[in-house]
Amino acid sequence: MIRVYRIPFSTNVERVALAAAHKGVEIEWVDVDPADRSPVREVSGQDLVPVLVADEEVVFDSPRVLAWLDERHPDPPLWPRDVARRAEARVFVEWFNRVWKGRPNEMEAELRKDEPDEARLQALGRQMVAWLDLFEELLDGRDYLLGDFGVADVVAFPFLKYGRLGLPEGDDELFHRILVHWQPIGEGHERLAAWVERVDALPRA
Ligand SMILES: N[C@@H](CCC(=O)N[C@@H](CS)C(=O)NCC(=O)O)C(=O)O
Repeated sequence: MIRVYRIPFSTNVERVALAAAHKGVEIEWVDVDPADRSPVREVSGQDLVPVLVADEEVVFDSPRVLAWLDERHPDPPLWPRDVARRAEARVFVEWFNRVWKGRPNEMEAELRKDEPDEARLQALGRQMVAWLDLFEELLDGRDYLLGDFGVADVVAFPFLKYGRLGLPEGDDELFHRILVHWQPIGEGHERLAAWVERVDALPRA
């Protein structure tokens, strides 16, 4: 049995839930109190979720968890099998995690300062808004970000969905409020809006 530690409203946990359901892999979820990470620390030596535990193996950091799932349960694949298309998916995931995600992360850090720099916040926000066009263009003529449903959709959806679906009841995390505010997915982003609805309708483990 595969166990995964989670907290409510976690974007990185939802990546794993989408990927596991896509593969038909069952997960035994371990619910952790966000205010007390001791079970997560005990099992993995760090505080962040998701953490996957299977037999003797402990895996954390969502891209590594996704890679573990894809290796152990290759069908259907998350990463394309074709070498060039697989490389494209890796480029997308690296860009999303290292570049795209940096903007809302930096905004959150700025907003937590005593005197946030408004000009910097606006510049970061404008970049997030501008990147909506990029997602819209990736969906031109196809239903998923890189063609077939896969790792790009799993990695991006939990973050982009806020711009379309808003905050779920009970979720008032600053990071998620940033994602709502700076991703006005509506007019001009019809394909992106439809993609959010499409992926949202898929099952979660
Ligand atoms: N790079 C890690 C980041 C994990 C992460 O930031 N997890 C969040 C939940 S989405 C967390 O546990 N945050 C700690 C907190 O909110 O205190 C991954 O992709 O799994």
